[in-house]
Amino acid sequence: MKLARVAALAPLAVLVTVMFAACGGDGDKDKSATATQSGSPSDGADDEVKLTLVAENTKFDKTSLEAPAGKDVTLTMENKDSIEHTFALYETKAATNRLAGGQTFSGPAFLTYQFTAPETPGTYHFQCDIHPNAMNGEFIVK
Ligand SMILES: [Cu+2]
Repeated sequence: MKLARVAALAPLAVLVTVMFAACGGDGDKDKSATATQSGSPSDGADDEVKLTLVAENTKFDKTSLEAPAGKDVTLTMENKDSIEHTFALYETKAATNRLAGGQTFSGPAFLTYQFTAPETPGTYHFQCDIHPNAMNGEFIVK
């Protein structure tokens, strides 16, 4: 009985492994970013907010992002530059208390940041940690 069960589960285990490897990207940095994913993506499609951000010529294409309080956010950032950029979310412009992000990566490439939007509505701050003066904006939580 036990043996038969293990045999039946084996193909599934292989499939999961292959899928995980496929999402891993080609660099160590990608791996640690995908590792922040929580739970199964199939549960909460409606609860998830998808945002996009493009970094080009050491500028973001947006100066404002918005998310509902407490929602899971999937922010996909495209870095069109060959130099490294980051997305990082902070409580205030002082950028002392980082709430999410911070993973650096050089382009051209995409990186997905997954985090939960702050529970308290308000205006937060996002920036590239490497170029905080040139690349920043407000992150509005409603
Ligand atoms: Cu930057």
